[in-house]
Amino acid sequence: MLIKKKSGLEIPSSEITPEHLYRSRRQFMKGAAALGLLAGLAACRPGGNAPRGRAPVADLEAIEPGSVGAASDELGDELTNFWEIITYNNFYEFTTDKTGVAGMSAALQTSPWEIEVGGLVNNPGVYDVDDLLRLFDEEERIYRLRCVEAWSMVIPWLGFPLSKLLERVEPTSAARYVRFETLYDAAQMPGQRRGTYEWPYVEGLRLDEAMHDLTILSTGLYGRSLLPQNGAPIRLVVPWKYGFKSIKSIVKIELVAEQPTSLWMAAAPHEYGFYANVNPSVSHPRWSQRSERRIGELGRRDTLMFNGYEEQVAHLYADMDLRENF
Ligand SMILES: Nc1nc2c(c(=O)[nH]1)N[C@H]1C(S)=C(S)[C@@H](COP(=O)(O)O)O[C@H]1N2
Ligand SMILES: [Mo]
Repeated sequence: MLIKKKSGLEIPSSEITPEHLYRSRRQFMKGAAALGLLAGLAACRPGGNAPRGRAPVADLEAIEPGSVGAASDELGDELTNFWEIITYNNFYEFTTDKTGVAGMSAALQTSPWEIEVGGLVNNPGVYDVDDLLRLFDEEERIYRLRCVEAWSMVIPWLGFPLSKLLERVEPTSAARYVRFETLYDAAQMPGQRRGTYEWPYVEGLRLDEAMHDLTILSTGLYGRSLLPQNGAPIRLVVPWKYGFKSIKSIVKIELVAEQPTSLWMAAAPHEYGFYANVNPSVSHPRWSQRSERRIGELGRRDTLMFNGYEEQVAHLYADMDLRENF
C-alpha cells in the first residue's frame, strides 16, 4: 500500500488535479446521464416527505476532488474516479439503492459529531471529530476496497491509524475485541425505520486487527472531507476485509472481552462471519468470490487473497481455519 504523510503544502486542487481525473469525470457524467443514473438526484426536492434529501446534481457537480499523491496503488491499479466513489455506495441506513445514497444522505448533520470511546479502557473519553484531527495527523492511504458483492474500487483515503486512538485510551488486559457503532437516528436515516435489519449498524475487529497499521479511521478521500454517502464525518477502513466491515458514520467505539455480533452476522449468520477476510477460495453461499468487477473497468479481474495485503496480514490468521472462520 501507499502510505504518504500529508505534505502540509496546500495548493488549490484545481491547479494540481491530474487531467485524467477531469476527463474521467466528464466521461462518467456523460455515461451516467445516458443511463439515467443521476435522474434521481436531479429530480430530488428538499425536505418534506420527498423520498430523497437535497443534493441536486448541480451541487455534486461543483465538487472537485482535492489533491492526491499518486494516480495508482502499489500494484499499479489506477484510482477509481471520484465521481464513482461518491455516487455508487452501500449505506443501508438510507437506501439499498446504491445510486440513491448520495442524494438521500446529503442532509445528514455531520458537525458537530462526537464519538464515545470506552469499555475496557483506562482512559475513556468523548471526542469530537475536530479534536481527533487536532490530535492525529491525517495521512493519505490508497487502498483497494472489495465489496462482498464482488465489485471493487481503489480509493485514496485520508485518515489516521485506529491504533493511535486506541493507544490513547489504553485498553485494559481484559480487552480482546473492538466494537463499533454507527449513528442511530431514524429521523435522519430513513432506512432505519424499516425493520429489515437490527439497527444500529454494528461491526467488530479483534484487538490485534484493530491495532494493525493498515486499519484506519478515515475522515476524507481524494484530498477533501468525507461526504455523507462515504460515511462522514468518520468511518473505519480495513482494506483486507470485505467492504461491509468498514463501518460508516461512527458514534461509538467500545473495547470488549467477547466477540461482537455485527449487523450482518445477526442478519445472515451462514453468509457473513465475524472475520470477513477477502478470500477468493471461500465462496459466498450464493456466489463465487474468485473474481470481481473493478468499477470503471470492462470485464473482471481475479480477486486476491486478503485483497492483495497478504504479506502484511496473513500472520494474524496463521493458526486459523479460514473456511470455518469466514
Ligand atoms: N453504517 C454502515 N456502514 C457501511 C455500510 C452500511 O450500509 N452502513 N455498508 C458497507 C458496505 S457493504 C460497503 S461495500 C462499504 C461501502 O463504502 P463506500 O460507499 O464508501 O464505497 O461501506 C460499508 N459500511
Ligand atoms: Mo459491501
